[in-house]
Amino acid sequence: MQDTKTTLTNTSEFEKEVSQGLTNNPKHLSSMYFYDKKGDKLFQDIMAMPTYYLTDSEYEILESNKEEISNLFTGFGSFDLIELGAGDGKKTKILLKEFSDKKIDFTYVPIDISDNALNQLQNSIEKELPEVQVQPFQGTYFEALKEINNRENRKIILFLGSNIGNLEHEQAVVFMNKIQKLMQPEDLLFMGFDQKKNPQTILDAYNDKEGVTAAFNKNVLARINTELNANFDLEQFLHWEVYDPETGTAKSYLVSKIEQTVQIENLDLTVHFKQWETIHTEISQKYDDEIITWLAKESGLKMTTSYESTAYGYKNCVFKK
Ligand code: AVI
Repeated sequence: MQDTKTTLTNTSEFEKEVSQGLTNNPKHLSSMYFYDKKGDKLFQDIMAMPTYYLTDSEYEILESNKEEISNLFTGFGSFDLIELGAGDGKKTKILLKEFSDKKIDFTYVPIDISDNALNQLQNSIEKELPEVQVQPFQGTYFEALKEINNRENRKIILFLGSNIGNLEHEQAVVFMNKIQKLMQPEDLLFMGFDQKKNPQTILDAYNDKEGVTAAFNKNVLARINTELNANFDLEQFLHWEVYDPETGTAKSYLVSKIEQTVQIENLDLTVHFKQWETIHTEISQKYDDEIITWLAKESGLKMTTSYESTAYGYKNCVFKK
């Protein structure tokens, strides 16, 4: 179970999302709600699968460029390393270790919607890298902006894992623009962007044969069952992934295999599904240089450096205001 703090902070937002999303036509639910204790574990399992090439790609970029990245980050003395959507921090630990070995003065501020993920991350850093100062912050991306604004030290903001891809372009521009406005001239934004590539590779990453991604997608229904007293039969929904190679947008759906009715007691809501009706749950945008340049320009950011994993088609880019 999630701990009380998260449940109390997010329940009404979750209720609002579910009642709006399931009464709209077409139906939708936000992928933000995939992540409870079980969802966090499923996402960790996804990241460990070779078909989900994003993790290995970024790991390779960080590992092979850690010295140069460290020099880039540490040019101006002490700083706060603020990570949006930190998750299990596995890749970030490459940098944390590098900074710690070099006795660099910094504070790591992991931000995540999941309290559970943050607790695990803090415990693992205390064990593996005890000299690193950690100040976790639990909240959504938009709550994270307030936290960023409150910090006075020089800021290096990490947004890894192509997490930006879960936002539509317009939302991504709004978000990156808000970050830009909070940055000082010496601050940096370091982001991961999954690239457009062979469409089959993308479909394989989001539709693994073991069914882990399917379980992750369906976890939003499992959460509605436990947290809002509903009776979704997860077996009666199909995980479905589509990828449009023209726009670079991968979309996840849950498709109702049969005509069915679901009761959500806490919302006093009855939801009817026609056979093959969909719930759109997630977008995972893939990028090319033109889109990244456009995003930066629209957000008022300048790209200063980028690192590429050619094996998998993945980029990390550094932006300044
Ligand atoms: C967190 N986010 C960047 C992942 C992605 O690739 O969109 C979430 C995910 N969804 C299915 N697999 C992984």
